[in-house]
Amino acid sequence: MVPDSRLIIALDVTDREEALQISRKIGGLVDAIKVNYPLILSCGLGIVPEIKKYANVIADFKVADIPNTNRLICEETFKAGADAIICQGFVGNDSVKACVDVAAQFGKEVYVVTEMSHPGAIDFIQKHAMDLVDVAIKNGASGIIAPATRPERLSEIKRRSKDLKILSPGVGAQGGDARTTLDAGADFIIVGRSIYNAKDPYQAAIDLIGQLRR
Ligand code: 3DU
Repeated sequence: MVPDSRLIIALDVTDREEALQISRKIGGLVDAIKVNYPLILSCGLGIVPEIKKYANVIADFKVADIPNTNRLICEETFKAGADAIICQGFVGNDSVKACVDVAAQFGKEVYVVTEMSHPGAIDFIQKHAMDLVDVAIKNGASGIIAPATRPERLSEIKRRSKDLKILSPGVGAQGGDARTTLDAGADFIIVGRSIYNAKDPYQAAIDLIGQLRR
């Protein structure tokens, strides 16, 4: 994924028509549309190729299983047309490698979750964030997920992550700021509710991109 607008929308709506309408409107503005369980569980994986007409699709399935199951999940996801998949790193090197191996076969990308953006991330996952960055590097992932809600942590993670791409959720509804997140080291910001719940999602996306280009 090559940065242009640097904005990725998290399309966490559950209505098919709304998802396609938003994708049609803002697909040309964003670098990717991220889909997650709310949309896929309500509409099925078949919505991926439909969204792909408008933008690259990242499957945020936070894949976290044994290597064989990870492999099967990635195969189905890439067969459906997703351009990238997000997996968890805490399941270990072999499970992440299984995702990366499948991605390589399909010419796709894998992003590994490091520290998450919500308050509960401090309970367990934060203590291992740097190890999770190392897991991503060691296994040849394209990039990592790191929090927009803690810019100082994002900067530390950035220093550790060398040239991995950083996708950063937590801007807007979770309290993170778009510009600060880029300055802290993110390559892309991921934004959901502040766009899809806005009166005018197109304008909300334009406003965010304006902040990112300042
Ligand atoms: O808070 P928002 O509505 O802007 O949505 C953020 C999206 O990013 C949402 O899909 C969520 O599941 C995902 N995400 C995080 O928010 C935080 C993470 O650490 C990883 C993914």
